[in-house]
Amino acid sequence: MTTTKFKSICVIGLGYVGLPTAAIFASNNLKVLGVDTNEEVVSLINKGRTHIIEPDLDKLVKKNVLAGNLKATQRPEPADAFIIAVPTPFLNNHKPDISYVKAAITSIAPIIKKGNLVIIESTCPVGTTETSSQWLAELREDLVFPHFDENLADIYISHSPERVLPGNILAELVSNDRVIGGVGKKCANHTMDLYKLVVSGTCLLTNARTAELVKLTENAFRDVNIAFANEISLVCDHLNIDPWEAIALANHHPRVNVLNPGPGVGGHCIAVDPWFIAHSAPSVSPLIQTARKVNDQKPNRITNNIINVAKTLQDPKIACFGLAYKADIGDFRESPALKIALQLAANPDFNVLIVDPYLSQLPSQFSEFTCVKLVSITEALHNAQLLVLLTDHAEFKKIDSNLLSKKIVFDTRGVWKPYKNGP
Ligand code: SAJ
Repeated sequence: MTTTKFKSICVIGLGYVGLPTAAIFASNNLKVLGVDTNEEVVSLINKGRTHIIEPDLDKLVKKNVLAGNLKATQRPEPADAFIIAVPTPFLNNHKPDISYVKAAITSIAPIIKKGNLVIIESTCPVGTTETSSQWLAELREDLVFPHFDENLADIYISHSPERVLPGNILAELVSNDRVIGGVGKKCANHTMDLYKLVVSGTCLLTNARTAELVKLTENAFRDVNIAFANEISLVCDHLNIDPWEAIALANHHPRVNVLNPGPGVGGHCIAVDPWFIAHSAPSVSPLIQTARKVNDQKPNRITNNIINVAKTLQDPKIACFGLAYKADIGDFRESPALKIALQLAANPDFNVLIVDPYLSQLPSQFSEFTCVKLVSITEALHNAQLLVLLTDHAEFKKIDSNLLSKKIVFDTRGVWKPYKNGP
């Protein structure tokens, strides 16, 4: 099989990873077709606009759509390479749901041809890339696939997990090192040839199963470390010690680096991916499973603490600062802040004021509650007796501490020190 020169690529799934990836390849003069099943997303992108809030992404998409390098559609078309960046959520009992990967593979099966490259970027349970090669083989008996014989294969297949940080996606897509796991060495090498067109970081080659576990390991590592910080904050709460001070002092040790406790773990990755390891190896992953539980329980503990204090107030008005899952982004997926605010809003005895500079209206989940309102920072500070800092947006860090001094403050992020009370 001869190496193809990449002129066109087809990116399946135009979400937080797929759209920036499509835009980066397009800005390096490849013809990029972005595919998404959502008609509104496709139409928005073809107008040079985006459905995702990510710094500079809107400008890059607009520029490449206008230049004719980036187009969106609902169905894949023939290309030199296919990049699959669709969601991989979990079902009940935390069982991984790879049906979107299967649907993407099925959609490209009729159009792939000899010499094509297929890359799965979606975070996957171990074995998904080899299984995808088998799915393709069942649908295209006229082609040879690498799980069968790498040397005879007509199609190259790899897993190269995305590792970008929301809020800094465009820079990290280019500068991060890239793990590339081929269904055989030739697949890995061919995949590196494509990424080298845009990636300045090192391309690290391995097999597909290892690459799948590497990605899961990274996010499970972070989850376990955040769970440790969250557990220490609960211990501090129990012993009436300031967790921020204790952790900051422990971090002066040359080999200790405790992360920051917070209201829990949000986002679509760290709260999900560790379960893929747990599902594949349940009997040997107790630490990973416990970390998930520690982080998942954190929002409920915080809500209970707030309710206990609020119940002592006359006509309680509670202001929640921040609904996003982390600082300085407008991403509310799996947000513990959102969960806490919803639990408070569900209590008919409370008036809940919400502040988030990344929101122009309250998320739809609040529509069933009447005593909840989206307000400005000034209005929240003026009207609420109880202030809850849930997301450490830059705007909240600037609030004058004199304005907080007459309030009851729950600071879950350690931003408004010394007004702690939070974790
Ligand atoms: N958090 C804490 N304390 C901390 C750090 C984070 O409570 O000290 C919380 C955040 O507030 C947030 C959650 O954890 O709710 C996750 O935030 P994050 O910044 O740790 O990670 P994500 O979900 O935005 O992105 C992660 C990254 N993975 C790692 O850092 C190992 C990113 O590189 C991955 O590409 C991304 O998951 C992904 O798509 O998998």
